[in-house]
Amino acid sequence: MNSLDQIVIQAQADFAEAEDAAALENAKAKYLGKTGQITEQMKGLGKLAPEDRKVQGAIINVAKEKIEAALNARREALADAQMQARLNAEAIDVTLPGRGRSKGGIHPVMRTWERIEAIFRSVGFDVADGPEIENDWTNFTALNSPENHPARSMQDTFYIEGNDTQGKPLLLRTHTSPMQVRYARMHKPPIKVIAPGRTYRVDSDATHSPMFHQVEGLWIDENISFADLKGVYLNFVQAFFETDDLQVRFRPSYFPFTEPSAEIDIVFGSGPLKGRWLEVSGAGQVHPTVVRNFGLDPEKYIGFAFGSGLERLTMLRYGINDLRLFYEGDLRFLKQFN
Ligand code: 2NM
Repeated sequence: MNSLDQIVIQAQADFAEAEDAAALENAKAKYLGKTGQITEQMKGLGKLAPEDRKVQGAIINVAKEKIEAALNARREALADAQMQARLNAEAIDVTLPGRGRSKGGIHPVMRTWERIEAIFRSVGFDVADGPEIENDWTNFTALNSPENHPARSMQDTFYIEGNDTQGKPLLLRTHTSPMQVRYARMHKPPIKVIAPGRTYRVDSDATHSPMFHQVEGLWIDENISFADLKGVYLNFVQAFFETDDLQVRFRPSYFPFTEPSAEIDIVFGSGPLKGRWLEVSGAGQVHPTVVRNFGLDPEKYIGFAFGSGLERLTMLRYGINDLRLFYEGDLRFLKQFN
């Protein structure tokens, strides 16, 4: 075997040993680089006689082509191996179930809120919106709440640090009535509006949450009576609970913003709650002082207002027994309503 054949065999062995592209290029330099063995052989041709040079040159070229062929074959093999490794690493198991995209849902209290809006809109009520941070006049004074009333204390109401631009305290509204005050001062009678929304009180136990939801209704015109209140409210609860087999009753009560005032109870004639009177709302004829604070003449305008808790209505409608379930965000609970 001549030395060129040995160089070719050695090159093939070196290339086969190269485990990656960098090692292969190093091995290539040993044969085909500037000082590589084949290159040195070429340089040696100059010392030969012209006839020998031609013959020897052809022989070197054959060896060089064999080495280049081995190099290219090894390059391809390494590239294939690299691609195969990558395909293995990035393998996708097409038999796995898809991750899917879970759908959001509507909270049961929001469902109640939306239903109530739809029911009252269907009998001509507008829907008011307003700020959750209120001033003391709109939340208490306008509603005939006495200056020394315990509801105004820090024990019952969340006050905001600092005051409004007039130096008056700011607070988280304790009921949705301030929205009605704002609405009534911006609209001419007949005023027929509900105000649903979040409300806040310093209170937290199994049946009270510091944040809860109310809806209040208001109808003011020249001749609106308790009979209208009873008709509107009966229509509401029958639509809300999807049954005509239901009665309402009024019990005397007290609120500073209404006179006379009443609690509204309902009773179902069938179903799981059959025969039990359930308190669902406070109500009354809007107090003349409040009508005046609406910017209206109480000698001319009269009407009723009511207020209900959305959590309470939702619990009765779905048979939920613990208020805290609404605020825990437990999907096992929430998914039942979607
Ligand atoms: C209630 C009970 C009784 C009420 C009063 C007013 C307003 F703005 F007209 F004065 N809005 N809502 C009211 C009356 C609310 O909630 C238990």
